[in-house]
Amino acid sequence: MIKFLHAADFHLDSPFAALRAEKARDRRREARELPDRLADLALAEQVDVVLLSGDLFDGEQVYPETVERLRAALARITCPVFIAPGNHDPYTARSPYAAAGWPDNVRIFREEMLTAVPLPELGCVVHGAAFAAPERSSQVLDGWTAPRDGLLHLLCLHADVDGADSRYGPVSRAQLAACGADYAALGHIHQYSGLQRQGGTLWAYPGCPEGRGFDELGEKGVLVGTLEQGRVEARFVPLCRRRYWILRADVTDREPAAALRDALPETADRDVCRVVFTGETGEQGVDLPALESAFADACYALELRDRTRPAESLWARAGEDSLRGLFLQELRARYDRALEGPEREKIVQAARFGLAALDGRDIG
Ligand SMILES: [Mn+2]
Repeated sequence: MIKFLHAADFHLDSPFAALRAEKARDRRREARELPDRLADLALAEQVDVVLLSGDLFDGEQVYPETVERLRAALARITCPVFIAPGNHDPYTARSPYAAAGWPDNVRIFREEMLTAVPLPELGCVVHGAAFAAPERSSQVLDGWTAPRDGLLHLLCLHADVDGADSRYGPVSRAQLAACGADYAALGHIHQYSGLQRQGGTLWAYPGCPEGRGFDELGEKGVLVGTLEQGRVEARFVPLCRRRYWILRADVTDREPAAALRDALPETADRDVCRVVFTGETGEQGVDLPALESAFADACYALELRDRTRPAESLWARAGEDSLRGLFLQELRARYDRALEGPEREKIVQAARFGLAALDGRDIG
């Protein structure tokens, strides 16, 4: 039996453009700590092999410090480490992968064709391939089968399962079923796939181990598993420093601050949260700037959105024979004609600001 650690899609030196400049800088610095956490995990779990399935760097421009940190972390791992470069970090003459200085235990695949690296002491063979450019349409598994030699066969690939016409290393489920590998350690999809089976081949995408935006939500991590003939087990191990969440807070009949407090996860002070207010609000609406400052310390970063709809009471005085009545009648008619979404939100805003102005209230 061999024990493996499978990770992919670190995207080191990502810009974190969705955050303010100072936080984005923080996040880029923090992201460099990821390989250290990976090394700690590999050592704690005493794995026999580490499979890194590409996109370890976000682009070809990599800070020298980032490469150094990655190399130093991988050198601490006492077992073989394999890297299969992906579409974001292809193996080219200019890539950090082509430079000297990688630790002896690290093996980087360079060819677009599969290369086999036997590990006789483990009774297994690791087969891997690289992207040699930001795109690769060739079908690396087409017609390829692992030899039936009683050894365990592992694949380490950056590949796009189900993307028949993909420019990112297309691999079909039929090819996975026919290839005869025991486990295919894939990278490319940033969401954990769960452990999948095609024929006798188990495969998985661990997802990216650190979310970088609101399209990479929740807990992120890597896979630790065991492999023997005909049997693969793997468990997801969270490894991220911070999580991204999109949360809803219904403010119908309740204080927005209380709804917001209840919506936030326990780990909010370390996480990046977007909270969308829903439900019904009265004339005052939800005061986003006030809530943002009141909750500034509750989250690492907080973003609020108002998607509430006005309670009927907002329109209550539309029947009045007054400027207020005429104003509300006009907006109500427009509100009813408008479709859901931004147009209606604008009309509700206009109603709230207009009523505040009519009353001489300051709405901020
Ligand atoms: Mn990726």
